[in-house]
Amino acid sequence: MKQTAAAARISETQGAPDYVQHEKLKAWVREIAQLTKPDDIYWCDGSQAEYDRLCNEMVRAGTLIRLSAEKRPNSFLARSDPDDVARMEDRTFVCSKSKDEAGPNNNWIEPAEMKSTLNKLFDGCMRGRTMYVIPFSMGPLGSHISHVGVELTDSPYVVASMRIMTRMGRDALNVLGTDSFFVPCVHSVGMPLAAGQKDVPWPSNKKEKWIVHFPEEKSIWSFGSGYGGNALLGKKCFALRIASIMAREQGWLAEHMLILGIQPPDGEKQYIAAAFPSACGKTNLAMLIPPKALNGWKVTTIGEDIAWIKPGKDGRLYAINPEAGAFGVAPGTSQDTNPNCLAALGSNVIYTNVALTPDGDVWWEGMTKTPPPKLTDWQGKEWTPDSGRKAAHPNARFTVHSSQIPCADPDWENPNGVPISAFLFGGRRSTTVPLVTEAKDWTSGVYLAATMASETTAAMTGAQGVVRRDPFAMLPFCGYHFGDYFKHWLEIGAKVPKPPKIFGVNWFRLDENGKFLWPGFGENMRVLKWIVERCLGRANAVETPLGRAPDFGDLDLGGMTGMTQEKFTKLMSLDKDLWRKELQDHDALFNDLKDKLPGAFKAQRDALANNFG
Ligand code: SAT
Ligand code: MN
Repeated sequence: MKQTAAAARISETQGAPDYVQHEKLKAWVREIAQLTKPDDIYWCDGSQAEYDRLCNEMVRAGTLIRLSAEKRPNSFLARSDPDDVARMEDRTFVCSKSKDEAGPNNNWIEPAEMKSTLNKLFDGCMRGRTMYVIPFSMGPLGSHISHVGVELTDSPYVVASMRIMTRMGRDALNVLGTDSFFVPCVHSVGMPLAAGQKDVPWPSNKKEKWIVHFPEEKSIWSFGSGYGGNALLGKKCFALRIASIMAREQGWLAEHMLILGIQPPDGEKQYIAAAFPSACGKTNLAMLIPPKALNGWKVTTIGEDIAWIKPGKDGRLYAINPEAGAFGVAPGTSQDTNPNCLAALGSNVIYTNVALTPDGDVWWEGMTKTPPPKLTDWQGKEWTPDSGRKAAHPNARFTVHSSQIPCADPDWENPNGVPISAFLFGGRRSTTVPLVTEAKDWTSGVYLAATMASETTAAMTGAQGVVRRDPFAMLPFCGYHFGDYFKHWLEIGAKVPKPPKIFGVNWFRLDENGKFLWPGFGENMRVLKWIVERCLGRANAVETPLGRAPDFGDLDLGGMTGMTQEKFTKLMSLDKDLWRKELQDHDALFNDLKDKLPGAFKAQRDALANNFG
């Protein structure tokens, strides 16, 4: 067989560096290189020098624009292909052996068929490019709650982003040793280069995009996209979809939750993990600054997107943030909405699809009240406020290391995790759901989380106010059948001697004129305070048909203007007719799960129907 120049080069370079002692890893890297046929293989060490070199190369290639050294030191702007701007749920698959394992909540294709499709797509897909080997740890290095993955990618943007988002490089490789388990992740932008072909700034595949998980192998394959969760495979693919499967097998939880520390002025610090669907202000809550009237209270951030939670020896649940950075939505982030986040973004940030100012700074909708008079928009076109289009893409992102968040909790990298006192579940609901409820017990809390829902915003879908069930905010992220997932949650509660309390929250209730009844943002601290006081056993609650709730006098509303008893009653009110409709909607969700629906749910549902009788 005639050997091409590229193939010859592979055989010269495919030897791993001497320090790589993991035979299975080396063999897998060789195998994938033989399939994808890159020009070169590069093992990432995770150093600052390596990061700087790759960023410089990307600046030369036009993938990154270096921002002003004064305004945004060591920061870059990437502009993606206009067709490659978000996670793609309809291109995401969970290919378990049986369709029933994946459940109605996942797209499924028979694994052998999927593999044959992938083999064709990946054959030669890295031609003309370098294949980077990225060993990475999700969670603090060596923590018993952490797990390791290795991503092979032909995208240097992915390498740089993974260095911010995970513990990446030689340290992660050391954790693997000679034979430890790792989650194999293969990623390609799906745009091989023929000899002499010029590359584009943001390579991707216009025709084919696939994000595929094999639960039995715990492997991930992603083709055709270079963006976010499609390409940074440690995030949603590993830390949620594959990890949720591992968690079920091993008796822990992998959840789409932020983790907060709350220090009362006169009591023990409490940690809360909270799940919200998108567009509910999760990043803002994770970095909340309490209002002045409550300034004896301090909030610190452990994580803003994902929590891995394992039972501890003392009977409590302990959580880590498996990530080391945030890949957050930029538009809407301002000095008013999230000053902590803005302060984190001063330097060492990779921005994607935000607008560029003439002096090399960034801008996005909502950053300032008045937009700058002249910008370059996210697609590189000239922009003025009367252009009639957005300057930043609505899903424009920042990628920043967690250590830059001013309110980072001192224990954010504690390998033992932090003990969780409460789980919060929230959605965007203009009616029906009160500001806050405490579930009576674990089972009714799991029911509350399983039936949580959110209304779509016009920015998301073009349609406003459509209620979508999003159990545990895990609809796009649970790697197996939702019925089995609910059962797993019920089992965890039965096994763990001191499970956290469970609460439901809704910051988004409207009055009859369509105005928010609750101000949200920092004022949410008042609800968190009541929750923490409940955990400490020192706040009052009254029984309601849904569970326990604060009375008007139970919530600290000191220094807050306009929160009358009448308004509070509206915020907390439970409308019988709306709840009857709500329960019918629960039935529709449960119908989809059929025989995998936990038996305990029917009793919960009937009790609610009875309470609202
Ligand atoms: O693109 S990500 O998956 O990282 C973020 C999101 O869409 O939730
Ligand atoms: Mn998320």
